[in-house]
Amino acid sequence: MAVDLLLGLQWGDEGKGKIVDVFTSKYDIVARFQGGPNAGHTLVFNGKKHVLHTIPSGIFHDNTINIVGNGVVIDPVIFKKELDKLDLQNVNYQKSLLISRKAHIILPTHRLLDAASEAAKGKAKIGSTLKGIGPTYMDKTGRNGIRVGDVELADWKDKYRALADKHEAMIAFYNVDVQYDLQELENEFFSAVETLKSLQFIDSEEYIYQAQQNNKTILAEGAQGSLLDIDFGTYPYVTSSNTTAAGACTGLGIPPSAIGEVFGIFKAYTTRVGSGPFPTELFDEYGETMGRVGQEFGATTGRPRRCGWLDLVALKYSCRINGVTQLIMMKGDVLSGFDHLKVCTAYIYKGDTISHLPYNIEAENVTPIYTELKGWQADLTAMNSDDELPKEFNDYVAFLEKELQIPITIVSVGPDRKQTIVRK
Ligand code: 2SA
Ligand code: MG
Repeated sequence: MAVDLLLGLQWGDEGKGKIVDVFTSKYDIVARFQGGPNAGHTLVFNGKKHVLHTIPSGIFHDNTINIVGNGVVIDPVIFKKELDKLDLQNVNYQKSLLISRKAHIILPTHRLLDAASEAAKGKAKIGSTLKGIGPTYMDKTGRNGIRVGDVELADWKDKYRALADKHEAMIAFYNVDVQYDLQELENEFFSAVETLKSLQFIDSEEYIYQAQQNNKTILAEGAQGSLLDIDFGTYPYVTSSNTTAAGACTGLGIPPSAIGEVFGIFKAYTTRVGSGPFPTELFDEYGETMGRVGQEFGATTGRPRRCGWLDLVALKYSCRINGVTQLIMMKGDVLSGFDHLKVCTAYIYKGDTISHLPYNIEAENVTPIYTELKGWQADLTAMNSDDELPKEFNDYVAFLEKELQIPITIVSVGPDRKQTIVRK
């Protein structure tokens, strides 16, 4: 069976967690392939909100296997906290949560290095979630990292010590004020590693291969968004992994020929948390309303997210890079009551009108050109089918489909599992 992908097409927080949760009943396996606890995937069902960081969003379904793939970076301390929360919900994850031995481990000193690196950058800081993501991927590509499988080996603590000592020297080199008590951090870390060891470690590429041979259905769950991709995002204001379709191949060990549907998920407007260019960002009451009504706060850090109009230049770029086959539009309900809506269809760049993403999309270089559409007034949150949706909403969706040339098959009208409309 093919592996389907679900990817965020903007700067993250498109609502991937919700849709994976909605889709899960159709899949035997849900697998994360990149990122780590910088992600915040929010799921709402039975009147309760659940936020996952490293654990795949299929975990609340009894018959679903959840895999943390080799491309993911795991902080055992945060992972343990996620497990503690699942325990409170009586989720039985012992059999349903499997961890790749090849996934890399975030050490306490990786987090400290992240903080030191950001502090040293001053105004040019990336706006990292400070979870140690960048430094951990640096050690991975630098071939110094510690992997999950290492903690099963007798001498892993020697390797740990050498790496942590090196990190301490690097932190000192940054010469910024980062306070820490390593002993305390290590006690917490080593205890959390023991918890991690109580879970099942697997060779996930082999597991997934066998599952495919046995006709199991698999969904790969992306984290962050395409515009945060280390290669194709707004570098250097990006995360340190490939968030795009290719990342699913390297982060799970699946060949490109095994990929089936590519579900691309986007918000009816745009948000970004952290620093970096954002051509359609709003600083007026429209942006303020999006943030307030959409409750746009980082699910991991609580930071307010920047808000703006939908950017079709960026969205088209993401669709192409990922080979999106179906689109899912989230949070249309947040725009109810807007008298008009704007959609960016081109940029003015160095005096020319362009419809692709230029190398440098700093605000001073790029002026968005907007098409204005009518807003809708009705509250969408209790609607169940597209015949009930207001004409202006359906016109907005039709406009986007025409521009993007990809069908929008699902629209979400609220955070709950149930507030999901499959379009006819
Ligand atoms: P990092 O932590 O070093 O990977 O950060 C680098 C950039 O990537 C952005 N980033 C994110 N953007 C949106 N959502 C993310 N997850 C959380 C959420 C974020 C939060 O769901 O809200 O709670 O603040 C996420 N993770 C990383 C980050 O803002 C930097 O711009
Ligand atoms: Mg999020």
